[in-house]
Amino acid sequence: MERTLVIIKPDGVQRGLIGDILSRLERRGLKLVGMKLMAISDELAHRHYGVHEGKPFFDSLIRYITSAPVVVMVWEGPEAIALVRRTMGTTNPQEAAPGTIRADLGVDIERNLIHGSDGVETAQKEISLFFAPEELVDWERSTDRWITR
Ligand code: IDP
Ligand code: MG
Repeated sequence: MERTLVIIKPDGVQRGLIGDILSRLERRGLKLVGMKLMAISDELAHRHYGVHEGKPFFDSLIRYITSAPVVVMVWEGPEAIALVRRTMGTTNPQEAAPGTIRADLGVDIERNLIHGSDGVETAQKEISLFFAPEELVDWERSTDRWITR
C-alpha cells in the first residue's frame, strides 16, 4: 500500500475543477486519507519545488503555486504513486494522453492543474511537508473488498 501527495493547483481551484479532479481519483478506487484547502507560502513553495531551483521556469512556478489557494490531499492505494501520475497525465497537457486530467482539462504546461508525488521517497517527504501525522486518517472503507482483493 502506498500514499502519495496530490495538490489541486491554483488554476484548478479558481476554475471550479476541485470536484472533477477529486472525483476522478475517488472513482478510480483510491482512498482519501487527508485533505485541506490552504495557501502555500513562499517558503513552503521553495521547499516543495526545491529540486527545480535554477531552472528557467522556477520563479514562474513559485509565483503560480503561491498565487491562490490550493487543495492538498493524501491518497492511499496499491501503487498509488504511479497510478495517480498516470491519471494526471504527462507534465505538458498538450502532450498528455486523452482521458487524463491534464489533457482533458488543460492546454498549458504552466497551468497543468495538479501535482502528484513522483516516487516513494518524494511522497514521504512531500506528505510530511504538508501534513502533520494527526491530520491523516486511518480508516476502513466498506467498499474496500470490492476494489481490491
Ligand atoms: P510534474 O508536475 O509532472 O511532476 P515536474 O518536472 O516535477 O513535473 O515539474 C514541476 C512543475 O513545474 C510542472 O508541473 C509544471 O507546472 C512546471 N514545469 C515543469 N517543466 C516545465 C517547463 O519546461 N516549462 C514550464 N513549466 C514547467
Ligand atoms: Mg514533479
